[in-house]
Amino acid sequence: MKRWLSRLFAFASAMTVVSLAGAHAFLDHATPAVGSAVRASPAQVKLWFTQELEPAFSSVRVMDRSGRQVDKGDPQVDRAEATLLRVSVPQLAAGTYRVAWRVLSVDTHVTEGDFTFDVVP
Ligand SMILES: [Cu+2]
Repeated sequence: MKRWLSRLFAFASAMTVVSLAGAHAFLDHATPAVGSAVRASPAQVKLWFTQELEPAFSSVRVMDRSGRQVDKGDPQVDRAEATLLRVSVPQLAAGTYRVAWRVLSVDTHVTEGDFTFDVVP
């Protein structure tokens, strides 16, 4: 019985590792880069994920330091590149901006996260 239980545990932890390492759309990289400082305001914030996204249920917002939404409200998954989510932003003044994303990947899992970047004068 003990041996059976320990085998079950070993199997269960192996499965956990597989599911963590396997699926889900996580942020791979972004422009501006996560935590970066850029001198020029970008025209768009772009996020690349580790999996293709479901356009209808994937979104991203950009907020200023006070939490006010500053993006143009046009988040979209790129038609040619389904791992790319982008949103347009107006000319951004110097400051810290927070990018918050929530996506549904094609494996039907929802993930979310956020990061900041700075626009420096
Ligand atoms: Cu998943």
